[in-house]
Amino acid sequence: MESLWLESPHRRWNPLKGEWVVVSPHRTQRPWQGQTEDASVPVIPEYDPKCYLCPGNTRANGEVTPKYESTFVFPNDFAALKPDVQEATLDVEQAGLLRATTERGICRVLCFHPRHDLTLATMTPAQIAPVVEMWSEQVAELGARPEIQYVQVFENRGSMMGASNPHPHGQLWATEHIPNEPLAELKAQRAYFEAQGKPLLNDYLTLELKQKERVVVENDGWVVVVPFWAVWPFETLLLPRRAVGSFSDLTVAEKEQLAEILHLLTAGYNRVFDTPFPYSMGFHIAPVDGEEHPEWVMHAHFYPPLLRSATVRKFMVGFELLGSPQRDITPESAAETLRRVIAR
Ligand code: H2U
Ligand code: ZN
Repeated sequence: MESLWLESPHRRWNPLKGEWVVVSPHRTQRPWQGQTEDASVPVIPEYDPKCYLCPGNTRANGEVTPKYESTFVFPNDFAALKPDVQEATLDVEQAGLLRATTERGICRVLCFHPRHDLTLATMTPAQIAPVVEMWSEQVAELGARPEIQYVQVFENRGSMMGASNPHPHGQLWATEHIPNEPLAELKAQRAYFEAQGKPLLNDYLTLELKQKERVVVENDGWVVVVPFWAVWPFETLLLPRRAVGSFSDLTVAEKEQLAEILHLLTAGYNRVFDTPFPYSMGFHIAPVDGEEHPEWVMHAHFYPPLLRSATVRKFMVGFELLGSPQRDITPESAAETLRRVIAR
């Protein structure tokens, strides 16, 4: 890209969400006297007798986690949503101002591995493969339920991102309505498909592969980029080469390649600041609302908060909260850093 876009303040368009992000590349040298986080990395044991996810231990509700050997799924004991609420809607005086609907849903916790000290970054692709299989099975099972329209698979990693426990695990929330983020992506992908007759994210990937400068890592099935419109400093977008909508569309090879690229990306993240990299990640798959979704390309977002070291994080406050999201380092330089540490 021309130097203007790497040096001067500008806005970039996020076509997937339909919003702008402010980029301020000239600002990276500013002094920091704000909050830093504790960088000490605790030594994590292979088995923690107090961990509710370790095999053989007792959970908050008194149930015993079995002695599982690869993955394990259980209903969230503190589920945010429940499958059996009575249906109702509210719209006071039909003014559209005081509206509510009841929401049915299912929340599950997904253990990635029995060992307490592993993470996607330290698990081998062969150990991650059953995790991909578990996501796929869970989405198929929950997506088949008539009251469920969306299945959100995600992982909070690290206490900075609110993860309650270092044991490798993720969550899954299946909901009666499509949540805000996938709903915005649905509108954008649908409008693009109607206008162009092709999926938005597949055309976007073609451009990224042509430009190369935001590509982080790739294999035969998948490509990771720092999206042109990234908000978080080291935000990435994981895209399939083929325009597939969900896990059920993936071939055996694509599932293996997904496990491999998840390992490469998360291991690379850990090398950016030589610290276990916190993040929230999740898959956006096509809604399971009983309709065809030719516009939808499945993908995963990684949103890591770290900015300049293991202890200096990006905050979404002030202008980000009240105006538009804003970033300092360019997506191009973040991609270069990630490429370098992954190749190492
Ligand atoms: P995190 O992914 O943010 O670490 O959350 C893990 C979930 O595990 C959290 O939603 C649930 C919490 O409700 N949990 C149980 O289901 N049983 C327990 O015994 C403790 C935590
Ligand atoms: Zn554990």
